Amino acid sequence: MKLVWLFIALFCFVNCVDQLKDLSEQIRYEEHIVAIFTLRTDAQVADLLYIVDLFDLDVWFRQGRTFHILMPAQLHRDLGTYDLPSKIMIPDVQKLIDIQYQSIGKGSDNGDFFSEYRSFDEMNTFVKQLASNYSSIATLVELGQTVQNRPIYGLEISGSKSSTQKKRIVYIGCQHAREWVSPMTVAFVANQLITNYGKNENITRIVDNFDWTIIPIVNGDGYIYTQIDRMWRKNRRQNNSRCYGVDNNRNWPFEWNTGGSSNVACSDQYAGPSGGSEPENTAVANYVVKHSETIGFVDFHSYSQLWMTPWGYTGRLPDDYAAQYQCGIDASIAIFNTHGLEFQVGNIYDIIYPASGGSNDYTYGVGKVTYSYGVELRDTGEYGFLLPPDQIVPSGEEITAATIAFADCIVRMKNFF
Ligand code: 0X9
Ligand code: ZN
Repeated sequence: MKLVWLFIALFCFVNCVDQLKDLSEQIRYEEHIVAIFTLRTDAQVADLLYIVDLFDLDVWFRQGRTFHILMPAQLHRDLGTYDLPSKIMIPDVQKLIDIQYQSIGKGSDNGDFFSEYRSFDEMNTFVKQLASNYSSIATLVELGQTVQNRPIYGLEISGSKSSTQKKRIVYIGCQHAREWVSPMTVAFVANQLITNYGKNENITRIVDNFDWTIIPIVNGDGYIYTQIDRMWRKNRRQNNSRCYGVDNNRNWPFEWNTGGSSNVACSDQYAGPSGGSEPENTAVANYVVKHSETIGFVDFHSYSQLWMTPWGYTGRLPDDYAAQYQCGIDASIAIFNTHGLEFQVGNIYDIIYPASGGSNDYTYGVGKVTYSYGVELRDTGEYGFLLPPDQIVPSGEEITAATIAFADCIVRMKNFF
């Protein structure tokens, strides 16, 4: 193809930048932009995917013929002569990254925790303090360790109303390292459930009706590595001499690697050598299987504003789809009523793309957790993964409202009390 010759010089440049990722110095995205491509034909899609492959570009988002792609500004200018309609979404990627790096790791008093993004250590200190300050309803649990032996912490929250048949809802965040609003939002919800129990009637009701387990950071190694490469997605398994990382959300051991995942160790969707090979996955998987009372599970990602039901590996709709869809709709309405944002509801395979080895397929398929979801938080493509810190609180507020509606929906749908 003609494009090969046009871009051959840039190819070396991109490869050289890529190799820097193994060094312990910060990767900078100077002169990088994110572009939105809105294509009309499949031929245009084929051309764009060819370019993505050639330059090993980072596709932030894809839905049909719409793509958000991180690329050098110069490459975008060069593409201007081709019939690939696009506009710039983020003109200066490094500038947004710098805003986020400014505050992280500098500490805060707990009252101000959600005004900025927080480091792995800050998050752990925060959840430990919640557990010790509210020990009558919150307990710190360590579910396991990451590849690099970091703890995976969760908060178990139980109200004072006891019942032997109580069902559990599990929330997890930060399987994907760069999706920074995920751990903050999940921690925000935990904070609300714990600190408003006995004060706010909606919170008190859902904490009395269910036991909760909230795990803000599943992939701590990857999250820490985003201090070096803000765009890192996977865990930090060393696959070979060149490539690191398994995509935790392709590694769950149910219909593993049956589509929408990769066998290539350098790929961002690398499924790993076998299903459940990664300790982050087995830690959470074992917890859910052990807690067979679990009836709800939500895995928080960003971005796209979606509340997604199983399956990811097939377009076939599960038996529980109507009930799953209804509780997704209830959550979505609650989100809309908070700050006016629209979250679409639908099955993963159709609403986003085929993806096997995802968390929800496992929790639903193996864990038999009826209300299993994957959520893509804010936004729909203004800032993408680089959501400004002043949106952490609004995101937390709308997901707290969704949490109340979701828990109430489960009670309404199934008469298990
Ligand atoms: O590709 C993914 O893993 C998710 N999108 S993301 O941009 N956050 O990487 C979508 C997969 C949906 N499945 C689950 N959340 N389980
Ligand atoms: Zn994700």
